[in-house]
Amino acid sequence: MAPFLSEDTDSTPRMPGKGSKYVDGALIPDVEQHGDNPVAIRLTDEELHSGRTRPETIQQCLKYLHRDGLVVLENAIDEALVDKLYKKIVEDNEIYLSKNFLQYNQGIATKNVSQVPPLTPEWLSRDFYANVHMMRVIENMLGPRPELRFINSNVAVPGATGRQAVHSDVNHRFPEIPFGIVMNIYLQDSDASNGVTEIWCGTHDCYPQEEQQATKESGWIKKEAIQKRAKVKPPVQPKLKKGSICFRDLRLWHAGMPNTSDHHRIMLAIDYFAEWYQCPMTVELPRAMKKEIEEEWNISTKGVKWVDKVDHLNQPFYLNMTQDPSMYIRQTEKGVEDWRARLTGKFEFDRAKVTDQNYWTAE
Ligand SMILES: O=C(O)CCC(=O)C(=O)O
Ligand SMILES: [Fe+2]
Repeated sequence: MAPFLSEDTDSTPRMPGKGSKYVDGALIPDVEQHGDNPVAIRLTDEELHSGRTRPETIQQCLKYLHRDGLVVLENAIDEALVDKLYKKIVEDNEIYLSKNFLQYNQGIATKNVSQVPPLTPEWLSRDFYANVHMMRVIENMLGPRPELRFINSNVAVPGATGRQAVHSDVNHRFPEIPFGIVMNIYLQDSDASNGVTEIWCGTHDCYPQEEQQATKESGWIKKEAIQKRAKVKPPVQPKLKKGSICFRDLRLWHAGMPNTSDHHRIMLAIDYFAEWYQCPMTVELPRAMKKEIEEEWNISTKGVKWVDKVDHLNQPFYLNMTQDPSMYIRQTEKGVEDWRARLTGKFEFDRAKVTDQNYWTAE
């Protein structure tokens, strides 16, 4: 019978690989962890170049992704590709900032925009969007045939003064098990100085959804919950290497932070959903890539809408991570179209005002 998951099932008995040992019948990998920071796992060059992820690497990624709601995988993408895409997105950003549907995520002070990366065949590289090592983790986390349904990037424009509220990207009644993962791929070395994301490890399942949310309209977290959780595990702004893939459970608390450097900070945001979840969101990809993606990428394209050309800089933000097709959100020139706007006919712009009630303050 063909293997259920991806290609390389190696049944040869073996000694534990370098950096792992057997303890009481378990294979325990050594990992480096610094304080409350998320765990970063570095692929060996052998893994990178052969495209074969060691089972121990997959086990580590799954362990920490389940435990912390976030894990970092380093050395999974060729650096030259990362640099080329960074340059292109910076060039595009100048054009994108002039669009009249543009909105900053959580107010202008954050200078954080969602900008679709170029998706012509030239730019639609599997190394980013269906990276073989990334997919081994995703298919083991979400089950067979994970569905690609969202491709975007977060550009933190230099010189921001404001931060985002601590939030979860999902604010509907979501399942209490992993159902969707966003892969944030950082296109430059990142730390607090250029606005690396604030991360709250372990918050993907620390409170019931309705207890943690400040309001029904957004995933912003209640101040009381923020202060309480920080006593268990405080937030961190990790140091991330260029090309790192951060797997983030969509339920995890996090926040975009000010980029006080003089360079754009860019992270791709690629969302995969479990097949059983039946997410109704779709992502546009060029028809010219249909054959290659369907035959070679080893992913489900149920959530892909094939189009002649993806007009990536003229795509107003669109999102629906719920299970209900009628719950989508779309940016328009009149404001945000959400379920409430559709009901009342009143469109409003995201005039979010982040105050110290929306993030952790030392007591
Ligand atoms: O850009 C970032 O670091 C995070 C942005 C974010 O979380 C959002 O806009 O929802
Ligand atoms: Fe977010």
